[in-house]
Amino acid sequence: MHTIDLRSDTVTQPPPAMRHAMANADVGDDVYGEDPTVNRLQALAADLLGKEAALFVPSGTMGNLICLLVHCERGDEYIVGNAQHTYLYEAGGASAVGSIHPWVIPNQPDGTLDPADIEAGIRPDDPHAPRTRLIALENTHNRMGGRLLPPEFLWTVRAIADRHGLRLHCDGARLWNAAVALGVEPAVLAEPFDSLSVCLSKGLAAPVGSLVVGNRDFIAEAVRKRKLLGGGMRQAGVLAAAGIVALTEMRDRLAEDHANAQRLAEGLTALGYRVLHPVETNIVIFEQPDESAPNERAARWRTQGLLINSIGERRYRAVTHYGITEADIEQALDIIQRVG
Ligand code: TLP
Repeated sequence: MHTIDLRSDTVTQPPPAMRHAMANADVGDDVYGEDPTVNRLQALAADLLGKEAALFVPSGTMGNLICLLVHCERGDEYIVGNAQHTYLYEAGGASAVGSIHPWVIPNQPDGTLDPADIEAGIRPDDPHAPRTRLIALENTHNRMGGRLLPPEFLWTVRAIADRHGLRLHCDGARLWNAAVALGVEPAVLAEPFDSLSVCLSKGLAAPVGSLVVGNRDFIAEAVRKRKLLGGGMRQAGVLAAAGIVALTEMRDRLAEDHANAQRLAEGLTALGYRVLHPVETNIVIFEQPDESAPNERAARWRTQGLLINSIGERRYRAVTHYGITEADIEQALDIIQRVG
């Protein structure tokens, strides 16, 4: 049976060009800084994002944590949205590993934070309070249905950060999707930030890897934190080679994933499901029309080869990606219509 896997864009398989590049990569010991392919990937990412330097790391979770650890000391506070991945899905790493205290404010339905909430969360200079150090955003916003944060909003938050001497971090796991959807260069979306963590292993289909970007001093310290977390890799050029193909050949095609997500959302709406957010990129969050347990429905779809994650409250998340064609979307809608 043909499987249509809409659980995440993390399930993508590396395309042939990537496997070929991996097999033929020049490698060295990257902990010595001697892997030529890793060095090429890092230079490419820094250039694409308009930053001085980049660091290859094993995952987006580690990328975000490294950035938080560089920006914040133990007991410092960072401002984060209540639906952001860093806060929700990273095993509490900021506090567990860094003793960094989160100040959590509501994410708006479009994935932004209310500037008034940010301002209100910044601590006074008072020995009773933790020191606010950092504001963290997420672009695109996963839990808000892949919504993208437009440059105007990013600059509004940058201005707040500057007024209060704070740093600004972006979880840009899917920044590439935002750039394609907005028709801008990734550097435009990276410019307001001191640091970003961006992923190669989501829609860009690399098997492993993320990059942290920032200025040279920031990255020098990030190297130390990566080592601390056990993320220093040796002949990692085998993986970086896939990352180079991801960045050079896989970004433009994300538009196809966005079109497929649109099609899926339209079809679901026609079948009586409620799509919760305007679909701007490759994620569709939707709600079932009745009270039955979401797990039952997802299990029925699974028997027909359709994999979609239930995210609670009668809601589901479907993610389009390199492994999903237009025909798959039609078939997925057909399965949902047939089995309910
Ligand atoms: N997200 C995964 C799950 O963990 C939810 C997914 O399937 O979407 N930031 C964002 C915005 C992410 O969506 C993810 C992965 C990460 C960071 C973490 O990346 P990895 O999985 O490489 O640690």
